[in-house]
Amino acid sequence: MCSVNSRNKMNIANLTNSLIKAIKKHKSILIFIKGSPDPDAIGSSFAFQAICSSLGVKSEIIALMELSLNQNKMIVSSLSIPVQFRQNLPDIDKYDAYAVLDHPSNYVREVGQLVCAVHLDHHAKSDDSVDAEFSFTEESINSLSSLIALIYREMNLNIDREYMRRIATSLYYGILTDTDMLSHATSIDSDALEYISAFSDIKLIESLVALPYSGETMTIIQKAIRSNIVYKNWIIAGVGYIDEENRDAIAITADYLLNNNDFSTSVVFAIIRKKDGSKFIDASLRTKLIMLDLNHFIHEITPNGGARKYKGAYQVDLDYFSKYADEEFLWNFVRSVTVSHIKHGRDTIKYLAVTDIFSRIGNRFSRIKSIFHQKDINQ
Ligand SMILES: [Mn+2]
Repeated sequence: MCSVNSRNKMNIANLTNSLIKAIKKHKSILIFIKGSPDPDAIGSSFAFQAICSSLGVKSEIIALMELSLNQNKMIVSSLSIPVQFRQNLPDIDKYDAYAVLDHPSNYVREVGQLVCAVHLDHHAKSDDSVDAEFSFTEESINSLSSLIALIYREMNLNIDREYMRRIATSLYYGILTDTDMLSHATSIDSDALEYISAFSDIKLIESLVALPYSGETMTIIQKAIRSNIVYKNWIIAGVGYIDEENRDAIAITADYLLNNNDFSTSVVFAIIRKKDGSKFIDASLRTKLIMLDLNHFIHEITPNGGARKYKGAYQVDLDYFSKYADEEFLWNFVRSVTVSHIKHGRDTIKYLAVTDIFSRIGNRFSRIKSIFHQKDINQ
């Protein structure tokens, strides 16, 4: 998982200003989708069009290739994204510039002498690219929709709520598809999602991708992606306050972090708010290493928890503090102490004796053997 690139973060303001200047030079811009239109290109182009119109610049989105996937057809039709699918470009005299988004090359044979006002992308730039009045390519970003969402946050545009729902949802879907459903999401993607999810139609997204996670779990996974700490081969994420009914999300997020990264072990923790107002710390641990004694690790921290094989959990009561402590103060305190416990535990962790490892593996072998045995009997 990439860390936040502060250079990118700081540049969003400059980038946004340069982009606005480049757009404002013109009266009418052709937004050209190169190649087969994918959700990232469609979402970025649609959102770019709204930026143009907010600056009083006319634009049209045109693609010369049809949509192939059903889901892409659905997103375009259900959000009424005004992409024109054509065999040829219309009379290009009506435009005074063009823009290409989400493609490594901004060369478009069909536009003749038209000047390229804007080229935005997140792939290595292609050799046949031509000069653009404003060009920005950042390979550390996984989806162009993420960058556009951050530009929206920077511009704080005053857009009609329904129009914003359509734009945000298409960007959201662009981010999901370009990050393989967040499996390579970085903190930039996660920042972008956090901003646009408030405007997005999550139900529509869910119906398109059949997301395996609920909206609450998605939010917690996003927080963990954004705020994790990497310590040696461990990944540790404190995700703040969670209501009791969403507590399962901690374990799901610990699984998620382990399965989508190269770390050996993941720890996710939160403060759980119970209905009666009391609070406790809940932590979930996952590891790929069968020889780690997670049970011992947990019992060094608290007697209130335990582990088996690859997973463990513990809880710590906060009743004494939760009544009077300020929430932010309590969270910062809990996070700092928990991270220290885990780092110390990681450095002093015990490994299981060889015989214990074999008995663990042995369990698995005997289970496999019994399955085979069952088969023999059935045959
Ligand atoms: Mn893309």
